[in-house]
Amino acid sequence: MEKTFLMIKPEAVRERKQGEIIDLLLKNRFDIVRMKQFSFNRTQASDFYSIHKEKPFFEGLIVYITSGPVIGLELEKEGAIKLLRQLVGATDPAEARPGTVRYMYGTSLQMNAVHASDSAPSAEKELAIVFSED
Ligand code: 3AN
Repeated sequence: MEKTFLMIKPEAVRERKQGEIIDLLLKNRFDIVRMKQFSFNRTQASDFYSIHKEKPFFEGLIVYITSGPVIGLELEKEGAIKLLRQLVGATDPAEARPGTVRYMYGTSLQMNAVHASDSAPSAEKELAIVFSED
């Protein structure tokens, strides 16, 4: 079964939206294999977002993602990676389609409620970072 990774970001946890987001995953028939709430330290966050190291928004992204607890979920489903990206919607909530997670819970390009892996190698890397200590 294909695996992917979803992270509920700090503002969505702060705004108490995690229950609704997890309910949406279950209603869309994703199986939850592992799930944990934790806070990123700077080193882990920089590793997680290393692909964006040279981007102008990198520093802001690290400050934001370490600003409070997040929830990491390992998910399984046939075609999980593509289906989860569809359910999550466009990176910019202003461009996300109705019914998507970012349309419903995202507020800006940075505070876009969730992160979903964009490929199998990304999912593997992200799952290893988040669940390595368990
Ligand atoms: P996605 O999360 O849809 O895969 P990426 O990988 O391009 O999008 O971006 C990773 C994260 O970096 C986004 N979720 C968002 O929080 C942040 N980000 C991307 N582009 C910008 C931007 N132009 N300004 C601020 N933050 C951004």
